[in-house]
Amino acid sequence: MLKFYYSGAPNPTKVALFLEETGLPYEAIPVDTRKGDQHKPEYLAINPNAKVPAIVDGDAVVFDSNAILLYLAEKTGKFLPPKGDKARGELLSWLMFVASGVGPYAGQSVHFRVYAPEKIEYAINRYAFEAQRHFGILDARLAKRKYMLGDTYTIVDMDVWGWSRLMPVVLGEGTWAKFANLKRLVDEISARPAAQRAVALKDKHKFKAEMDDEARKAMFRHLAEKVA
Ligand SMILES: N[C@@H](CCC(=O)N[C@@H](CS)C(=O)NCC(=O)O)C(=O)O
Repeated sequence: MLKFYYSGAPNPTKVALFLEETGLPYEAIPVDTRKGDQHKPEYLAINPNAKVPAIVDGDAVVFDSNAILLYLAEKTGKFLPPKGDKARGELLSWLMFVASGVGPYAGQSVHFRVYAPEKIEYAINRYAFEAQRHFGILDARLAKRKYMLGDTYTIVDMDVWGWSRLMPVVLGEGTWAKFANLKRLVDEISARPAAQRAVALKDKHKFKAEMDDEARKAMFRHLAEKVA
């Protein structure tokens, strides 16, 4: 059975959404990143980047949420346009846009707004600005389409949902008012039974909740090493 290495964070949750939407059988294996499970040798053999999610599907080992979504969509033939269809190119563009833009900027915005030990105004504004700019591009796209690629729900919508549903944490309370079209999509997906099961998956394991010294040591390793 497919093994799904996960936590309740946004990147694993979008993969959980795909698994729940398709009904693919899977074994959910918790990786408690606040306890440092991501740095254990047995997990590094699966994902050398020491992050969640990752999957092991028979001989195939796949890490990075965007790669996993594409791998599983191609494997099942579900939630992606047919090969050769012009929408397939659009799908790749938007997957990469989320992978290289939305995810990293949203993640750094949360880091500097919420977790950084010093509140550095320049960094907070830089990442919030870029996260907001990326969400704005998604919102403009959704002003003219029901889903990211048109009339059909695909892995790009699941990918977009992963981070966008955490908008208040990324940019602060009240920011949803700026992204009505994106909110429509997020609300619609969040109401799907598969999304509710994906979000509830984190409750099947008692993940560490505290961001204490142990968690900071595991997740913010730069605190112990001066590079620049
Ligand atoms: N590009 C990767 C990013 C993965 C990532 O940053 N995962 C976070 C959770 S959303 C994580 O594992 N954090 C733990 C850590 O940084 O130590 C993906 O999309 O899967």
